[in-house]
Amino acid sequence: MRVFDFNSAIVRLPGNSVVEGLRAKPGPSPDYGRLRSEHAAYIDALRHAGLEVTVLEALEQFPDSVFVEDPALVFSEAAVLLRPGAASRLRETEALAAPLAARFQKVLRVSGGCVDGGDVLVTPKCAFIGLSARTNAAGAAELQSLLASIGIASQVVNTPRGTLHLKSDCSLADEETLLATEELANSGLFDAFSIITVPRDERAAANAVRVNDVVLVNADCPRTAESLMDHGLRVSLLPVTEIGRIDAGLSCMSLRWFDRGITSAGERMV
Ligand code: CIR
Repeated sequence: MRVFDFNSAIVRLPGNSVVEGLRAKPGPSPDYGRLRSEHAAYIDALRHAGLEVTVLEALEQFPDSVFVEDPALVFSEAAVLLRPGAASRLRETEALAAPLAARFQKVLRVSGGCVDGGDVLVTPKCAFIGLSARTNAAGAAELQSLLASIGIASQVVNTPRGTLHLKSDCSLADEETLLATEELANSGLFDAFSIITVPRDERAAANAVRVNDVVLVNADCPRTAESLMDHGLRVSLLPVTEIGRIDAGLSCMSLRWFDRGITSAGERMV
């Protein structure tokens, strides 16, 4: 099975408070109605790619809770509850604990330091954990040992300065190929991969999501989409203008995994 073969996903609806989501630089707030439409299109794309999507209710007390990728990580083997590095997001983890316990036999938990799922890039041989303003050495080290306990090797790397999360700047396009910003492409970190470098004015495209046989790509980045198609990949373009206003992209809006308890007909084995 490939690391981007999935049959299940969890997303959370954005609450009205999402317009107050964290952002590094001042700018226009997202429009709530349009953001909801972007989120709905994203759910449709996951379903279209063959995933069974669980939609969790909005949590008004946590403006950024629509970004479920940051408080947890999921694999076929286990879910891992993380410790988001932004104080306003730390308690989002508890809100995911029950839905994950209902779906995973094993739920692990990072208990110290901080680590955001947006800083974890899973590739076939290794998970890269990026140190950033949201992920520190203590959180990364604890996550490394939890991942080792379920047979996943990992490596701690530096997220480029000024970048929110490691995956703001890179994504897995196929088993050997990464999509990355010029800075990450030139960093030497990913010399074991072929790299499709996104154009400077399409930086946001580096945060794409490979789901089964399709890559979900920011609709404002047509040249990146073309490069992926030239590489033989199928692309689905999704609007993320409003979501981008609060520093987010495509990967952060879902937790995706292959549930081995679900048959190819979509039925749960008992
Ligand atoms: C935040 O700053 O935490 C949110 N406004 C955006 C989080 C985006 N998450 C991600 O890229 N993994």
